Amino acid sequence: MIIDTVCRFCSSCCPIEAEVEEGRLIGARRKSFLEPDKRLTCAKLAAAAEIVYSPKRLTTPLIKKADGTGFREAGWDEALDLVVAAMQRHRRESGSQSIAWLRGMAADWGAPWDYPNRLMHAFGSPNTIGNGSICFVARDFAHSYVYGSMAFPEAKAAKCIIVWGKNDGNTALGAAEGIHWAKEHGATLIVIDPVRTALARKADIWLQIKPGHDGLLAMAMINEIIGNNLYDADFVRQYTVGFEKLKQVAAQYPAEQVADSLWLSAARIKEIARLYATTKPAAIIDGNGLDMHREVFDTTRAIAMLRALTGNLDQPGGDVLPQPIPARNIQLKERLPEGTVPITRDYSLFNTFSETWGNQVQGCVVDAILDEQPYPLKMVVVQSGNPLVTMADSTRTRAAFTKLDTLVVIDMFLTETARLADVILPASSCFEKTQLNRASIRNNPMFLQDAVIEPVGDSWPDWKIVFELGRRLGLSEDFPWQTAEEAIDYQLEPAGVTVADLRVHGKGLRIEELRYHKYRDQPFKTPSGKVEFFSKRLAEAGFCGVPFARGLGADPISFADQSDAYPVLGVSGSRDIRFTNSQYRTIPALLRNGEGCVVDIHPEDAARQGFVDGDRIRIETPKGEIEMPARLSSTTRPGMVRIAWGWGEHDPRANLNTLTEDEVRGPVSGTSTSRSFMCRLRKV
Ligand SMILES: Nc1nc2c(c(=O)[nH]1)N[C@H]1C(S)=C(S)[C@@H](COP(=O)(O)OP(=O)(O)OC[C@H]3O[C@@H](n4cnc5c(=O)[nH]c(N)nc54)[C@H](O)[C@@H]3O)O[C@H]1N2
Ligand SMILES: Nc1nc2c(c(=O)[nH]1)N[C@H]1C(S)=C(S)[C@@H](COP(=O)(O)OP(=O)(O)OC[C@H]3O[C@@H](n4cnc5c(=O)[nH]c(N)nc54)[C@H](O)[C@@H]3O)O[C@H]1N2
Ligand code: SF4
Ligand SMILES: [Mo]
Repeated sequence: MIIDTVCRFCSSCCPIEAEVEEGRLIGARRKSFLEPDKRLTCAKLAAAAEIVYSPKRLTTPLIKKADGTGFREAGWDEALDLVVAAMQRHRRESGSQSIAWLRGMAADWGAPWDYPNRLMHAFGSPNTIGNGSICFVARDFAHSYVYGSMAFPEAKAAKCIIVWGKNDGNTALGAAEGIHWAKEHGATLIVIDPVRTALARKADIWLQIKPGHDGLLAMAMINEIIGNNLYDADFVRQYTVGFEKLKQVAAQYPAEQVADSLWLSAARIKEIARLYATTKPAAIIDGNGLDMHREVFDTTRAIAMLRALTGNLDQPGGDVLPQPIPARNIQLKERLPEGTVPITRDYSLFNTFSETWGNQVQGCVVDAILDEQPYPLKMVVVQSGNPLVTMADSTRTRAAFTKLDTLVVIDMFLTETARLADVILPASSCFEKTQLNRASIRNNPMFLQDAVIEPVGDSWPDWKIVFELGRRLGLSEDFPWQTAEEAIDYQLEPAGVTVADLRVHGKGLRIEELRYHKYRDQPFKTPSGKVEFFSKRLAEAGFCGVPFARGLGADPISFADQSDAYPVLGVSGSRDIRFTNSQYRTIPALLRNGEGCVVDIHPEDAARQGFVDGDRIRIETPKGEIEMPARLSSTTRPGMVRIAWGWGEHDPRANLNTLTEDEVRGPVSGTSTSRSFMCRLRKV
């Protein structure tokens, strides 16, 4: 039997067809606009059955033994009652806000984000915290401050594509197919990436930019485009505010002046500015290479402004504004007692920029546990995340999670984080649960992530865990639903769509015709109703109204002030299609004996330091040290190494975030630099 669903093994949310026989998942295939033989294949999806039926899956709740010697199996009643008792005790002793719910990216940002928010708000805690400050939510925040919501590049129809800090061939196959298709049909491809990726090799122009310096490139491009009258004057006049202010600030960044600090030539900067502004339509695909830097907010605001300046916003083949589904906001934020402040209170604009994103600066969890600022956290529930591996400064993160009174982890596997837990609740995989997917409510068309098999072992879908906790906490009225379908139907009522409708429309359900140029009859969702090159809201809050109006500030690369002792620039490396962040290293077909857990070193550097391929290399920063085999590779450049990402779960000595810091955060989005840092290397 073939069943339509959405894959959530990574955040790309590919619509897929799952093949099920006698209740068992046999295989799965991505859907695509391309003919089956032309489609990109995903190693994780190909291993779907191995993942789902892995002997390493958690199949029953686990409770830490009293003597601390590991875990014992328990039933759901006992485990949930224990969690509820802990929540009630901490509320009595330290207040509801002393309990936080920390969300990783895995279970999706749709319903699995809304339900815990609802639970925590009804319980009285404002502290449902996501990891959006280092993932794409800080970028969504930037887009939203410029033109009201995050735009979607329509690469397939573009004539010029800038891929800026994104590597879709490894991370988002549907998007990669669109880029390849456009390129084959004549589009000019520009890739901005410090690393020579497979896509960079394919590009017409590759800019090997210095990590963390993309904001200055965007400002120099803006300056070039305005200075040469290459902007869309009609669009700017009718639909934007702050053009003169932007022009003045951009004039501080002429290509000639910034080029050296970006490792680029002024001629190249001018060339791509001109190409982008004069080839219509043009799309910019921005990615996580920009996110994990503390300047991400201003950087991606400047990039967003390029889209508007050139009139590529909401154009076919440009960057299109979404047509969100009118879903009910079920988060119950209004139930929080007046005056409740979240632990992320220093980032109030970020906390409130959207109606549903809420709190996304996860480093605040660690601060609140260790420094008890702005107040102490006593208990954390970690759902679908592995902070001990994925959060910056793993040593400090571990200290925090060890100090907690109560740690509950909801996961499919016994992760590094789960090992520290008092209670572990086994979650069902994406193939075992019906779920409302964020991608489906942010924009038409909608796809249902549908359960195709029963939960494996005694695992429960995340929704069931949250609803059951709610009922046991005395919140039955807020959690009246016995099935995922009931809850989703309630949430989708304003859209007039039900789960049953979505099941009929396995190829996607559009509830509104695709429309471009929506700004012609509806204002942008900004305070002025226009594209904001200058943001009064930001200026009034003491931030730069125009990006980089006060310069770049401190060096964007961590430990740059200690480069005498740490002379090599390290970049957090490629996301392999076989894995998602710290996941799937327990699956032998994907692990392939650890292939890919390497530090890429330029042959010139290797020769200078006497390293050969396969040498075990110790990489150190002021925060700590890790070890990995060397791979000599000209994908990087001399003086820069690329370090494999996500291996801390497989081998704690290969945990990249042992090297990163979370001390200096972007002032607006709280983003720490997990991407690039100064380090030093030696042979073990
Ligand atoms: N296979 C797989 N797929 C995934 C994931 C995974 O771990 N594995 N993770 C999922 C998640 S959570 C996310 S957020 C996405 C992320 O997916 P992407 O947005 O594609 O992010 P990355 O592949 O991490 O990095 C993109 C590129 O940015 C480059 N880069 C690094 N620093 C800089 C810089 O300073 N400037 C510029 N211009 N480029 C830079 C890197 O070299 C890399 O080629 O992927 C999702 N999909
Ligand atoms: N240095 C550095 N740090 C980074 C990054 C980087 O590139 N470099 N990437 C950053 C980014 S963009 C992100 S998004 C974060 C990711 O940070 P995390 O979200 O912590 O990352 P994952 O390793 O994907 O952890 C997801 C966990 O959820 C579990 N899981 C999977 N599916 C489900 C489910 O349906 N339900 C439940 N309950 N659990 C499930 C998995 O087993 C896994 O343990 O890491 C960030 N940290
Ligand atoms: S890229 Fe692969 S793992 Fe990610 S959603 Fe698509 S099929 Fe699933
Ligand atoms: Mo992410």
